[in-house]
Amino acid sequence: VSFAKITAADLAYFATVLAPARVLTDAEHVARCARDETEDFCHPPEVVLQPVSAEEISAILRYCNTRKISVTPRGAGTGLSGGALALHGGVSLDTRRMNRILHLDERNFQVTAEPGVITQELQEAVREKGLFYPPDPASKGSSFIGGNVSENSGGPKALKYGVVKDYVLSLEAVLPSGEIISTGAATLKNSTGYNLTQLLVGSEGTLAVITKITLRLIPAVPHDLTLLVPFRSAAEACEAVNAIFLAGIAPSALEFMERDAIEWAARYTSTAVDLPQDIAAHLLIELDGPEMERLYGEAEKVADALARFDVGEILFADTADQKAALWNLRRKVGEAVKSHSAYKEIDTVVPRAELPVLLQKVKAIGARHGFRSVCYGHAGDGNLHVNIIKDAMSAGDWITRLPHGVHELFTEVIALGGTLSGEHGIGVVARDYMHLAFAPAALDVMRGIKAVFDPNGILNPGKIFPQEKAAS
Ligand code: LAC
Ligand code: ZN
Repeated sequence: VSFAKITAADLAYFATVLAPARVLTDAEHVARCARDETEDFCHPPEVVLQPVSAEEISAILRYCNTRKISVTPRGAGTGLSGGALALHGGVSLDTRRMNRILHLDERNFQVTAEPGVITQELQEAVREKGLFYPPDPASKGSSFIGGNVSENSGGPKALKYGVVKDYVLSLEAVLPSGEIISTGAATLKNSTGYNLTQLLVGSEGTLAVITKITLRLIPAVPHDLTLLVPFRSAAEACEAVNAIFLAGIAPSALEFMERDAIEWAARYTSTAVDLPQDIAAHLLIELDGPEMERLYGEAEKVADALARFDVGEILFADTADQKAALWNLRRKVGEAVKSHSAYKEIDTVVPRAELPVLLQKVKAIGARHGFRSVCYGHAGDGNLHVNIIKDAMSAGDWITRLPHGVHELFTEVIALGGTLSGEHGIGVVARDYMHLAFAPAALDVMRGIKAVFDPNGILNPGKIFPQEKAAS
């Protein structure tokens, strides 16, 4: 595929559709939109467009579709799979000015928002009405709800409350043809035709541009407490995860952090953490519910379930400050790893009970291919973020040996009943492994769907699908 380069005439056209101040080619905007949070990738767009309405997006897409200009939708740029990177240049469609909460329907426990609303701001707005939108990616303080929908994000609370897809009731979206469609309905039940809503959720900006999102909400949960449990063996920490569930406890979050993860995050955030030499990993466990007394009882049950493992002293956090400090530490692990060394992140996910095997495979493959990893993530969901650390590896090995290691790891993940990404998406980082997860016929169905929505392939090209081999 080749795309048209943007000309002066194209820029002049965009300036008639948008206010000229929202057609941006200056170095600063181009540099900002050249990156997201994925490794050190950098793909500058040719122009950054900042629409404020579905109608403006419709005009942009209709034009680009005719001209064969590639268009890459963009949220806050916090993604970890390269979804917002303009691999083929063209337009970066920056949704930051579409940041209104349009309707908070307290009677029906629903909220309708534009894609550029910051996730945490949406959470706080509904919280003021006693309502709760649970999905809480680590980047919630800056990520946009549109990006969360596009990647089907998760976060710690996904364990008890589900991921983004479990909250999206309906969407408004613009097709590459410029047509504006609505999917779903403002109902909790819906058995009406193909589920286009869920097709667009997690489609990584490759099918349509989402311009309006209606989410269901649940009543706020008043109480929670957090436990930090140190383990002398990382393998045991992984085994303990399932033991907690088998003891009949359903935590609202259950996170795993290897020692390096917590140590680097503590340094990165200047947080004092007591980290005895013999501690190899931690579980961070959150319990929530309507009554505090019950949570203390559940915490004791957790401690009982963990008694047969080699754990250090459990830290109970029940004040707002203590809890905030622990969760801040957890949320900053990703940034801390990034600041420590070049790295490659793999968003592995397996059935929960297979987590101990997964960790063991990660370390064995690392030993074979000469790489070190630091693992952390949503253990209760079997979702382990494997961060391969470049530090000691030579540049040559990083390029030639690492892909073999990643290939082996994904092969093991799939053999365990898992898949390529739990919550970060495929984007550009995992596209070349899609054939491990899907047979050719299944990939062809996906390509067929892509062609129905986007026959010219202008929307977010280069993502999800294995790269076509150049004809020689
Ligand atoms: C986290 C991000 C990396 O769990 O998904 O911190
Ligand atoms: Zn995560």
